[in-house]
Amino acid sequence: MARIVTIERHILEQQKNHPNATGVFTNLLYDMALAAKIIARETTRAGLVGILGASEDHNVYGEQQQKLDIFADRTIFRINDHTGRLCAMASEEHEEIIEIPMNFDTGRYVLLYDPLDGSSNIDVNVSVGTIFAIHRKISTGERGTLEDVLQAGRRLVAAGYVIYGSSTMMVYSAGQGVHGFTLDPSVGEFLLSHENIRAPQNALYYSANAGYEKYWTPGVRRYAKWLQGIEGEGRKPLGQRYIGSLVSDFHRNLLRGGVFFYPGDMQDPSKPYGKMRLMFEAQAIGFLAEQAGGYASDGVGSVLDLEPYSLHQRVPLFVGNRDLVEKAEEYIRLYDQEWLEAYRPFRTLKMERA
Ligand code: AHM
Ligand code: MG
Repeated sequence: MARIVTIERHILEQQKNHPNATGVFTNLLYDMALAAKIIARETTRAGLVGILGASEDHNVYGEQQQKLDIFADRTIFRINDHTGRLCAMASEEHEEIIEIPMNFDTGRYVLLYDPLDGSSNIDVNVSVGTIFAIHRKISTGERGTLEDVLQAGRRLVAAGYVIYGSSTMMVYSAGQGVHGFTLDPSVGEFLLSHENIRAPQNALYYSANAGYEKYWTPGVRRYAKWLQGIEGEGRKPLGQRYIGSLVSDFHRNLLRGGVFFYPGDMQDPSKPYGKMRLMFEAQAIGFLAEQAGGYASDGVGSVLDLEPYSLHQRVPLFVGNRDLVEKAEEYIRLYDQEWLEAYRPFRTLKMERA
């Protein structure tokens, strides 16, 4: 019989490679898996709200109904607020960093999360995801500060995502490759299903919101034509796939090979940085891409090397197979001088004061 590896067993086995590990970090990942199971339970029932006798804003169990992204946000916070493993948290749903309540102990790690990315897709039954990233505390006081949260992606200890799709999967990396687990709902466990995921050599897809092509810079437009095999050396065209849900788009491209991009543009030259959030989306996704042998760039260099300046800062994102992402950088270097001049100052902005 095949070896059954639960996520807990896998994390524990990986921990053996770190003789000094205390287990704190292992438990933190396990807590994320628990949060994922609770959020998965609610997202799969989302379509039933209003049918199963839910009245006003209460559901059949007499519980207050919440928007799912708020529910996911509260769930992750409540599972992690009292464990003594974190010194602070930050969520895409909160303007400021989230402090650990004063009645609980603090710990050595910082958790950043996007509780339900792509949540506009829920009402139409399209996959959404949770994205998370873990940094080590670097400030010296007892409680975490903005300095602990705003660290470059290069210093991440771990990152991952959960995809609530036709099945629920959790994919994570703690710096030793990328591993995927599928939730078996009948036993309530995440089981290892994709060990050591590597970006396939031959890419199949590119993913971008082509509806916005009008706003794209000349270099990005030519790059898209190159992906289609029209521009340049006449490569075989890649198929175009776009869900509009970052986790799903990235996950498909990770398994099948490809590139996702959401570029910066000059629609408003004072905001040349596109839509993706560095701290809640690009860092974690970029870390996973690199761990799988891929690459994530803002069109100039690695998103992991960017020193953050603000919790909710946005960043252009090109992520997937390394050669495809580097090609985007090349096109931007050649044809997007105007955009580069507008965007470069944002790469060197200094961190905001707490
Ligand atoms: P959100 O954080 O408000 O949910 O937005 C992020 C989502 C990503 O999942 C997705 O890649 C992108 O927005 C899609 O944007 P668009 O609708 O502009 O193509
Ligand atoms: Mg998001």
